[in-house]
Amino acid sequence: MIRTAFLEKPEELVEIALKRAKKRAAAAKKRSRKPELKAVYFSNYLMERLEKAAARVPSEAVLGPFAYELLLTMESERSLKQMRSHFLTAKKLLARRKGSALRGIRREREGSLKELVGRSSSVMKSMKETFAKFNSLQKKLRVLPQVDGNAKTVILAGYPNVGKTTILKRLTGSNAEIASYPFTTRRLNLGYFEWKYMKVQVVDTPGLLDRKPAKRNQVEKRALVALSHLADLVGFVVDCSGQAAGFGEQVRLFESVKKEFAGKKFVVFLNKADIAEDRQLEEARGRFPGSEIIEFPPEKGAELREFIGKRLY
Ligand SMILES: Nc1nc2c(ncn2[C@@H]2O[C@H](COP(=O)(O)OP(=O)(O)OP(=O)(O)O)[C@@H](O)[C@H]2O)c(=O)[nH]1
Ligand SMILES: [Mg+2]
Repeated sequence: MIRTAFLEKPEELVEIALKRAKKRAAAAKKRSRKPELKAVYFSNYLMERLEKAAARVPSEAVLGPFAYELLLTMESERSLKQMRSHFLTAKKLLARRKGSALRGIRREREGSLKELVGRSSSVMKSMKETFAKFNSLQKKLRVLPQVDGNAKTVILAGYPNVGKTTILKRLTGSNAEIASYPFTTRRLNLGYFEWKYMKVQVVDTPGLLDRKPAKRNQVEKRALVALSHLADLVGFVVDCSGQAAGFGEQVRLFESVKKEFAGKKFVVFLNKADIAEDRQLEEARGRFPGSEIIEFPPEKGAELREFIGKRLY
């Protein structure tokens, strides 16, 4: 599980820092030491929180290559870097303020502590937007799927609206959203089934359009990230009724995805056979020469589990 933590508002952090500093300085024996201690505790608390926040901006090393690449479909690498550097720059500024306040206090300059609190508050206030971005990033981290790295994985990919999520449901009982319009699935849906006491992970992906890789949007890229990092087997789902897309487009997409992920094992699932005409089924069978094809009526989940299990293990 990825650890997430939200930040309070900058002004709330300042309040907390002040309270803690007062409390801790009150425990000091020497009265003359109190202002100095207050300044130290106040600044250190804020600096520590900023440093922790910077460390919580995820990196590839922490998330692993799959989750990190998936995160990059929601948040740019540039924005992650910026966030980290904003936190660290603010921390540095606070350190400087602390230094000059301590010098002032030692020279018994009037108002040094007050000035420190005021100036540090402005630094913190300037971080408002970064704090908000950081919190929205934490929400994104929470929706990253928790994949099982030990289970063999089949990826369901294909054109939008061909029935990928419906197949996930038939295989695993998942209740991910199914709808009669394209682009229903915008994130990866995961489900599991057992085959001969072995765990199979099924990943349903957002629909892909037949277009150049450079043209693909962030939602489509999530499917590609799953294909690239998780696939032990790719179940390419084809709507053979023509309801979702024509054969031409679906075959072209199949060819290009196969090329992009050469080395992965592909099988073709001919879906919506129940509403396809005989001639459409006949045509579909001939459109994927050299590929293994399975046709199944919607209720045959068990048959499909067997088919997949045998090819994975
Ligand atoms: N008749 C028939 N309809 C199906 C079959 N499988 C799916 N559908 C319907 O096709 C529509 C799309 O199904 P989804 O499972 O949401 O398709 P998807 O490929 O996940 O779509 P996106 O997430 O938008 O890419 C829904 O209205 C389903 O009920 C099937 O085997 N037969
Ligand atoms: Mg779907």
